[in-house]
Amino acid sequence: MKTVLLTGFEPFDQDTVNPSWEAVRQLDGVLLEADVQIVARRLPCAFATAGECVAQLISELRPAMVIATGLGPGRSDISIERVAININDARIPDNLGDQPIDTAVVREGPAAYFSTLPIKAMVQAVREAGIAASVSQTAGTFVCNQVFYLLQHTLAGTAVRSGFIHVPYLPEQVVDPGQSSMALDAMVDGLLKAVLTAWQTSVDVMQGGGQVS
Ligand code: PCA
Repeated sequence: MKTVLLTGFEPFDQDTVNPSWEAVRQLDGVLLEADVQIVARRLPCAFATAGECVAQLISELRPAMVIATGLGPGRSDISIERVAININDARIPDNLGDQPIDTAVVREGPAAYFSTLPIKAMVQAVREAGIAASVSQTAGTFVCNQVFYLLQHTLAGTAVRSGFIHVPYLPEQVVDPGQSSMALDAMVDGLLKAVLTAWQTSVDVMQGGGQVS
């Protein structure tokens, strides 16, 4: 049996739930093919421990693909991340009280890593399922970007493809009616579509989707 590792995060800041974990936990054990299974795991929202936790999961589970997910406060769709950058710059403290400002994720590491997933094909597949999705050009500079960077750094040069997806708030988390959110069922369906497409697509589709500044 091959494993596709899917991670979500524990709650952070003032929240009591994190939609990324609420969604991916529902996909734990799902078969993408007869011999390919999703394994879902939760990561701590802390600079000091999240990366270690991912490294441990990779050595323990030997996954064939890894997709990490997190909450992107204010996001309105399933955001397939293109790039992880070598910067930690935290606006708020993490769950251990750390707030790194302008530090490197990996000292002497490259400025950035691209996702090795077929990001355009994933966006297309999620949209075809009637769920909002887009390519995102920044995963921020908090714990999600750090995990994404470390993931790409660890798996660079291997056959194991990896990437990151941000999801919106759940409807029950938003108080301001103008704030974006997505129902859990749609999030779960969208993530499953994205993961399945990532697994099945080796060459990305050519499709416009960038942004003008
Ligand atoms: N979102 C945060 C960290 C954990 C999470 O779910 C982020 O975007 O960095």
